[in-house]
Amino acid sequence: MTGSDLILYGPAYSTYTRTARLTLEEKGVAYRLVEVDFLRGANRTPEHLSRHPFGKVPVLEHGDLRLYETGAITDYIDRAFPGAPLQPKDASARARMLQVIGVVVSYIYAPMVGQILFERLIKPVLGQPADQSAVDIGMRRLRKGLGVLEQLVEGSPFLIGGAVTLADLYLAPMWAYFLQTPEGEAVAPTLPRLANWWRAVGVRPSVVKTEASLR
Ligand SMILES: N[C@@H](CCC(=O)N[C@@H](CS)C(=O)NCC(=O)O)C(=O)O
Repeated sequence: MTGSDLILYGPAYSTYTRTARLTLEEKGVAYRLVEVDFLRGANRTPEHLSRHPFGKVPVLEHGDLRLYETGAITDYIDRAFPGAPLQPKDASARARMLQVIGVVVSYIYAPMVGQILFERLIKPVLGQPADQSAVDIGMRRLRKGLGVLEQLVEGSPFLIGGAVTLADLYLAPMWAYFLQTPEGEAVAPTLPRLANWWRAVGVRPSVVKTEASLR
């Protein structure tokens, strides 16, 4: 089976959908993106709930295989298709990559996406004003996570090792949005390893091709 019959469900603006797309792009796999605009409720339809029991995105369909959870999707794409591997073979490097992904998912996503990006980028699109106190609470939570992440960066320019890995593809979509906020603009220059990482990763063809906007 080739990638041309592969379907990814999720809006281009979603960070986890973009992680899956970045994985497909890095592996050179053809796919069709079917938009599920969750900001306007398209993830709560019976059709989408039959694909994803929790009404989230992304969902991948490849032949008889239907998968949700970004970790499962990206691991499948990386292993099922040829192309440069996106996960180190070495056990220690792979574990450190998974550690970074764990930090991003567990300690970065909620304050960065759920609070800062929600207030600064999503609410304006929905015609609602940003709540500064929610931004402040989000930034207090986020600072700790960002400091830890900065210390975990061991590659140059990549987060782990000498090649792009799934860790880079998890962080890139969130980081790209974060830089569009006043908080991101202020904090990013204080994190030199992450700034160095983004200078290289932010211009990768996969990242440029999947650029998305909430507006
Ligand atoms: N654990 C899930 C999380 C997916 C997730 O939270 N996706 C967000 C978009 S980036 C979503 O579907 N949000 C819509 C909602 O929660 O209603 C995964 O790894 O795929």
